[in-house]
Amino acid sequence: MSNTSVPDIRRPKTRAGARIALVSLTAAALAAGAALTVATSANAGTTLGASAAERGRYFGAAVAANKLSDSAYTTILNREFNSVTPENEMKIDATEPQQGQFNFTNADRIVSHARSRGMQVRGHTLAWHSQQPGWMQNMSGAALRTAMLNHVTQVATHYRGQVVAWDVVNEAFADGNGGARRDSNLQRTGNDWIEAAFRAARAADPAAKLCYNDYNTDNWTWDKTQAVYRMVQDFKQRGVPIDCVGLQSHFNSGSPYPSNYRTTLSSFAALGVDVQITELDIEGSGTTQANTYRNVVNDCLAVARCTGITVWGIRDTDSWRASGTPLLFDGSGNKKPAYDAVLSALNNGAGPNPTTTPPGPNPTTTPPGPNPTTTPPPAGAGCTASVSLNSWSAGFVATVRVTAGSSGTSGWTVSLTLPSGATVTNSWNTSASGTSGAVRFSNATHNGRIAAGQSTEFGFQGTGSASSLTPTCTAS
Ligand code: 9MR
Repeated sequence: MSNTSVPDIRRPKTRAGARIALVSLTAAALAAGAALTVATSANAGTTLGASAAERGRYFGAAVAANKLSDSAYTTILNREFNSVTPENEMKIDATEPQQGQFNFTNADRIVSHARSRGMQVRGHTLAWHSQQPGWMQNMSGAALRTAMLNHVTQVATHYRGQVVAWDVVNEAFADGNGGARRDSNLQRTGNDWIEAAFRAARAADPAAKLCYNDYNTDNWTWDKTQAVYRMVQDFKQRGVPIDCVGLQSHFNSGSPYPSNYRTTLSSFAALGVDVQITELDIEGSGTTQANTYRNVVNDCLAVARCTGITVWGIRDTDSWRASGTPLLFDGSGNKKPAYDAVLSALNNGAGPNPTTTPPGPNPTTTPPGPNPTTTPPPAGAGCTASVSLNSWSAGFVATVRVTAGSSGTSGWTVSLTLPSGATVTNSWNTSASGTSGAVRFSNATHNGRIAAGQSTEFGFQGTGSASSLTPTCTAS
């Protein structure tokens, strides 16, 4: 599941291409007597989203459905951002106001606004102690666990294929010393509630990146940061499906940007997950605020697996902390110094994969990937395949990596035998034949051709138990 590419966002032209486009647009604009700014505004490097995409990343904003009718708001949104997070509309109280009765109206409006304009969507959030509807607040124990898992399943299924990354679980750790879990009705259903939520999300939408999201996890030395780090490390070691960690990064004088922020980003990334800055806002003004924004962007660009940044609102007046003027546009929609700092940091930054991820200050042995993995034999002329399995009591998701040998492939087929009782229910990026016993997966139209030594991935989901699978690969 995990890789460093940014799926499905508006990729701008290369800089050279953008320049050519600029020249021709400029000429056309001048010929038409139009203002030059009209011609330049859509070019790579001149907006946050386009510039981030040049770095292989996204730049997003939290969006409120009730502001989509404000044209000053949507003008900035549509021009500047290539990712959107619904600020409140996907939360539990919004999507399941009565138990079993789902309402996706407002979230769908945001998703449709974003996707129709080529922006990607981050889902926020499936399981959280806060913003629970009344019926859920009043539940506990096994009934709550079942209701929570049903919620995760229903919402992730509704948005399957439309949401690039989900904040599956939000804010499950307590503040302060000790690194304990936060007490909540969900936590009281059992310490494994977080991994249960992740497994349900994976089963419902196998292609979405699954993130754990929290605040006060920016400073590497804080107990809460270390506790989340240990949980992610444990999940990776045990094959619990997790693909990313979201750092909310709400900064102000009480919770300032820490000088070791880059260490935090790179340390999480070294566990084999993407890192996303999910709710960035920085209270302040002028140069001081601009410098902090610049530092945050530079830190993300320095970590190859920091795949994108979302600011928590568009104009200062849209912010949950409006009085702290923490965003990139003022209340009139003007670009602030912080905006200029972010854009120039993005434009001056390194490419999509700028560095190998440096180890954090607490180097750990890199945990093995999701268990169990068969190691492909040394590549000959054909192809090899390896399977990563995420299994739970009643089902599994398999991710299969196909690697071409020294001749490359123009097509491939992976064969394997499922244990008795296991059945394939769904597959992606492949053409599957058979659902039980001996099954075969051939390339889809888009991924048959693999260059020598390169890889592609496909996946399938099943019911029953599959604790290990041994694939064989045939190239054509
Ligand atoms: O910005 C959101 C605000 O409109 C809501 O009233 C609030 C309710 O809890 O949630 C805010 O967003 C929060 C996010 O969902 C989780 N991290 C903290 C954010 C700011 O409170």
